[in-house]
Amino acid sequence: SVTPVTITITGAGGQIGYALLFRVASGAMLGPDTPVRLNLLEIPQGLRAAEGAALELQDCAFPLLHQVEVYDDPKAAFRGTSHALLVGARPRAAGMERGDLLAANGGIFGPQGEAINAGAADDVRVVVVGNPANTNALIASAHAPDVPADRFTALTRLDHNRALGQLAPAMDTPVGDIRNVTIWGNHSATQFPDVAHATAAGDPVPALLAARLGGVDAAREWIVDEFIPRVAKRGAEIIEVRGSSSVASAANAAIDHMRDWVHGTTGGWTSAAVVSDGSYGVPEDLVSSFPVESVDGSWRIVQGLSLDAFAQHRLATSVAELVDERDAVRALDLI
Ligand code: NAX
Repeated sequence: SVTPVTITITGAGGQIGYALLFRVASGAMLGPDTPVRLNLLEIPQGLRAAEGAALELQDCAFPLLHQVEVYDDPKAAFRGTSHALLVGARPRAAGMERGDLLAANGGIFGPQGEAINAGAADDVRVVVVGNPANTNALIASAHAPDVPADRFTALTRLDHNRALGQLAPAMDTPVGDIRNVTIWGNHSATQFPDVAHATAAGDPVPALLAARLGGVDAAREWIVDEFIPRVAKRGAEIIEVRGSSSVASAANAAIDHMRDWVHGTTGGWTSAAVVSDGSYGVPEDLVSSFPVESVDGSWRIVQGLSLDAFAQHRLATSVAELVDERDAVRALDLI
């Protein structure tokens, strides 16, 4: 029989954790041939919720699920792990300054980075979901000097999927026919959802939009005034309509991200926040969202895309925010 793979999920007693666990245990992330052991990490006040989820996992009798353990010690939770989904984070409380938020999260992602460094498997892959996700990934990576920096990523796949979800009805095309959308920059309202290189069933999306909306200018207006803000502010829209933040869609995106990272992308690229190698002028070492393909188990930034003046400006705006966050955590000695 195949040796089970260890997966660590932090914040496992929270909402996204609850949406993630059952799909991961059913094989949606690593496929039907990979048995898994789940390590659930919580803080003391979340332990009962995680333990309850563990009982329910037992009651599902998933054939691929070999073991579930619940921990409040990061060192124990990350020991031997190959896949770490860092969901638990400190939310922004009313009246909290950004510096306080970054410091609180530094207190979480620093020690978790150290625990990954100390005990994770050699092939560990980390995706940070907890916000501010890009900078939390930077902090964790900085505390794991023995783990290659490219093993630390942050989730922008939800933004990517939200963009696909907006384009499909706008072009009256099945969502599965759309390729090569990009989310650039930070997982925040400054992100740049970019359709300049996207295609639907092989045809360029900008031209399809122009044909449907009555010209190039109308298409541009729709992209700038409707599509981009709708995607960038979708989290707030979900809260407004649902009365609670995105949960199942966030869990789904985290699963998509890990599955593609392990099994590869086919037929075009996706979006993920990865450590910059300087591509597209994004300063090295920032964790920024790029167009990426997963090849042989590694993310590769898609090279050579042309960015017009508008795109360059949008990317630069989001990167400036990432630089600010990095400088703030540097000043706090968190990296
Ligand atoms: P919940 O508050 O329901 O759950 C968070 C859980 O994390 C809690 O059970 C808490 O006890 C636990 N936790 C806190 N600190 C921890 C630590 N040091 N170690 C282990 N567990 C810890 O929030 P939920 O709705 O699940 O959202 C989790 C995070 O995802 C938030 O930071 C949220 O902002 C972020 N999101 C990120 C998204 C993305 O696309 N990157 C989208 C969805 C979501 O907003």
